[in-house]
Amino acid sequence: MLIMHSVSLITLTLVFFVINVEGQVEQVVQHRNRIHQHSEPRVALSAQSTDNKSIEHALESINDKLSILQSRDEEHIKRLDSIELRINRVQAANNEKTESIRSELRNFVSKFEAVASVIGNIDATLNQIKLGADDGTISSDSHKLKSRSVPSDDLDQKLEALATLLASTRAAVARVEKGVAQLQGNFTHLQASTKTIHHFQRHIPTKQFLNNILQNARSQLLPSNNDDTIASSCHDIEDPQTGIYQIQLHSGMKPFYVRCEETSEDKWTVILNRFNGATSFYRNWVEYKNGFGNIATEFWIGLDKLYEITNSKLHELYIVLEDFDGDIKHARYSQFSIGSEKEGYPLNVLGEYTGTAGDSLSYHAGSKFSTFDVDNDVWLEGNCAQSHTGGWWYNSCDTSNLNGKYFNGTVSELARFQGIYWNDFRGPTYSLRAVKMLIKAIQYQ
Ligand SMILES: [Ca+2]
Repeated sequence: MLIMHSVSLITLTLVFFVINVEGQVEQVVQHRNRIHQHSEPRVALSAQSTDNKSIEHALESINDKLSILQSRDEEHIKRLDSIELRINRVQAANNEKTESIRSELRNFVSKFEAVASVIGNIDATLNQIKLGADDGTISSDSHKLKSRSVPSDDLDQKLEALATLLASTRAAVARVEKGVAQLQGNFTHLQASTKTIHHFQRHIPTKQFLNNILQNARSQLLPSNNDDTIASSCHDIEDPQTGIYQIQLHSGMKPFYVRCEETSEDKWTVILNRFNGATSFYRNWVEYKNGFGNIATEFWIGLDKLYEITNSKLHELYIVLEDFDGDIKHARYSQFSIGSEKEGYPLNVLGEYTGTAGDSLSYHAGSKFSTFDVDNDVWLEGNCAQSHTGGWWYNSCDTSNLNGKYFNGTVSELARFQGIYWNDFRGPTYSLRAVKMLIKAIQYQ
């Protein structure tokens, strides 16, 4: 009964919960419909946004409840399985015992009947002896036998005692038989309960069923957000203004902010921006990996993002250089991509150079990235990143370094190679005023 009660309670709880969830979903649908029916178009847009938030919130709440319910559901099924297993074991043991008791009872009854038959014979013989003695037909030998026998009253008493014992034994056997019948009845009842448990188990809402309800609710309540899809690059952003935008390379990656710059030709993603020396570029591996600085001013985008972007599509690289005289030069590479951190973020794709600044980067093609704390360069005796004060794709060591120390133009011979320099434009003893590295995906026609 306790099992039946628990099962009924669990099922009722689940059924009420599902009804409740469906009720909440229905209420939210009605609420949304009312807003759609009675609002002016402009108001509807704003109301819909608020409404979607509340729907999203309600769905999250339902989702939380479902998670709790699912874990309870699984727990209850485990318990029911365990109860069923135990019932089966007890049932098997009981069947064996019942069969054994029955066998013993059959033996006992058969022996009892044999004893009763013998007693009946003895009783008849004694009566005959008694009758013979009374009418003198019994011989003297018989008298002797009778005289050696147990006195008649004593024998009667013993026979009566035996008869009482037999009667009480018969009653005891009857009670045992009744007990066995009751036990059998209990197990029949238990079997029926087990069947009921199976029946309820089949009707308990499954995890899949509850998830389907939630998915249906989501698809019914939340409009398709195709309009809100985050752009995957600066090229895809409709707003042509230069500025900071959020992009998402693919659905599995967290969105992040980038600086997009528009030229007459296209929109570019800025990966490096320097123009006043406010941000130090003498940083360690983790900082170059994750990026640093202020994306609104001076910054390094970070090698992880650069790897993700340039591996999602093949990119072009565009470098803009400006000295303190206002002279602006540029270097453009038709293809650009770097490897993963595991590989050392190598500059493994660098296409053909065009531009006005001269090619001071091709020397670095294929080189791994190095920082003062991670030396991947091919200079055996030293560390280029430490010596040239900034992280870069050093070879042995460099013909350009746009991550060097910020100086104001010409630097001393001692600080040669330490500034922001481009060998083919102003050389290694001149630190540029402003540098920018931009990339854009190659658009195949
Ligand atoms: Ca080295």
